[in-house]
Amino acid sequence: MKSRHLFGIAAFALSFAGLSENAFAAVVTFTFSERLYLGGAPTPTGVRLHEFDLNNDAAVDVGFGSTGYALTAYTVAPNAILHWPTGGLDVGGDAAPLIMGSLIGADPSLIRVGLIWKAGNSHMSHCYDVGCAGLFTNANAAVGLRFAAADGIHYGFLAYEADPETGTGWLTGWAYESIPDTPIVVQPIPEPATTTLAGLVLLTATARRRRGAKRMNNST
Ligand SMILES: [Ca+2]
Repeated sequence: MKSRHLFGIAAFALSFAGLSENAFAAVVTFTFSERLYLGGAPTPTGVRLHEFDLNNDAAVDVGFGSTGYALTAYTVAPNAILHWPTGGLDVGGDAAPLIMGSLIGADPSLIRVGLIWKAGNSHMSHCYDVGCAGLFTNANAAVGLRFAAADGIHYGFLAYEADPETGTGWLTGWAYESIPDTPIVVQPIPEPATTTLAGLVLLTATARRRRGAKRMNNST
């Protein structure tokens, strides 16, 4: 059965030393309250699909298909997944597992020479009786994604955790840059509860500093 996940989003601003003011200005993140299993046996009518609308504009941006022992990510052009070709350019291969700190933008060679953006199916992993294969096998890594919205092309990533038992795995959340044509860096996606707690701690610390400053001013 096809499932579609609409959601609330949380935005936070990031700044990085040495980069222009507009870069990485508005990263939008989403985290599942409980990570979502992308595996599972195929449905009676075909591959089990999970489709996601990252920016909540009622247009699916990326999907995953499971046969129970294999996992594939897919998009429709102009959306595309960062892909490591193993059979020549754009004729086959795997989605590229991205580590923390990877810069996702228009030029895939900034991550690794040879990577390409590819629409359609990107193989992630599969397991047979003799063993497992695929770049996302046992990989806790990000899937690099570009997707189209009304205001232009956006770059983002999906956070994936592998299930070593089946060759598939879980999606824990995603992030994307809300400013079109702006790169994004793969980074930990904050838990919603953690974000709220961090915000409260920050507010508390700010309030304490203000009270402290007021006390200092009163004492001088
Ligand atoms: Ca969308």
